[in-house]
Amino acid sequence: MTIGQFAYASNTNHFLAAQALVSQAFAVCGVPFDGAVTNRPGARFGPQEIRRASLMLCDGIHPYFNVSPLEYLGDAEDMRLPNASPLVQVRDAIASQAALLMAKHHCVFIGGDHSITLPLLRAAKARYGKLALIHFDAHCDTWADHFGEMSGHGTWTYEAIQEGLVDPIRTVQIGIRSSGDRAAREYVQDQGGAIYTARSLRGKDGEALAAAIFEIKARIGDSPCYLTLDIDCLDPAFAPGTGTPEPGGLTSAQLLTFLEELATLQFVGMDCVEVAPAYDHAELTSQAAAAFIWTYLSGQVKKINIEKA
Ligand SMILES: [Mn+2]
Repeated sequence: MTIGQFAYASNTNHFLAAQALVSQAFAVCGVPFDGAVTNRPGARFGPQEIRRASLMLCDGIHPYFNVSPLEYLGDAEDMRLPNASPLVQVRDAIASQAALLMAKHHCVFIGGDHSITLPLLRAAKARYGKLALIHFDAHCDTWADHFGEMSGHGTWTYEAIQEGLVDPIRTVQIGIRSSGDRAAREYVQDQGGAIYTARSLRGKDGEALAAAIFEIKARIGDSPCYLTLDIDCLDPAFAPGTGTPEPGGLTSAQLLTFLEELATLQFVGMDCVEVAPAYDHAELTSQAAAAFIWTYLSGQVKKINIEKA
C-alpha cells in the first residue's frame, strides 16, 4: 500500500488518526482524483477537507447509534495515483490499492470525483461477489458515453451494470433530478432497479420516509451491499461545495434518516464523492460529508457490538 500523497495532519484527532491501521476493522482512505469531471474540478481536495471537518466528531458518542467508531478505525491516508494518466490507468491503480485494503478492512473511500466508484466496485465485487448498490446522487450516472468519451464521472453506474459488478434488480438510486434524456435518467429502472427521484421525496422526512425505506430494505435483502454517496444528492443549500450542483435536492435530515434506517443492510463498504472545497461556504459541505461518513461507520460498529454481546 503506497500512501500519503497529502499525508495530512495524521497527528491530530480526526477520525482516522487515533489508531494505527493494521488491526482495525474499519479503514478510511482518500482517493484524491478529479480528472473525469464534466463541469467544475476540485474534488481531489475533498479527502483533506473531510478529514479536517471530522475533528470534533470522534470526541463523543453517536447520538442515534450510541457508539463511537473511533477505536475500530484506522487511516490509510490517500492513495497514490497517476493523476495525469488516462482514466483506465488511474482506475487500475485505484482498484489494486482498494483490493489490498478490502482484504483487511471494511473500507470507506473519500473522493475524488464519482469516476472512482467503478474501480472500487471492481475490487468489492472480486471480494464479495455481485453487489447490491445504494446510490445517492442528483445525477443518474448512467450515460452510455461521456460527451464523446468512453467513460467519465457520469457513466460508472451504466458501466457497473454492463460489467455485472452490481445486480440491477438490487440497485437503488435516491435523489435523482438532473437533466438528461429519458433512456439515461430511467436506465436503472428499465433494468429492474428502483429510482427514488428528488421530486418523489419532496417534503417527506422521518416517518414519511418509512415506506420508501421499507421497500429498499425488502429489495436489497441480505445481499452484500455497497453504498455510494455523491454529496450533490443534497440540495446546494446544504452542500454547495461540489462540482455539479443541482437545486431541489435532499435535505441533510432526509439523508440522515436514510443512513440511520438502512444501517442494518449487509454493507461491505462505501464511498463519499464530489466534495469540492473550493466552491464551499463555511465548510458546510465538508462538515456534512464528515457527519454522514461518521454516521455510516457508527451504524456498522453498532452491529459489531451487537454481535459481540
Ligand atoms: Mn452527482
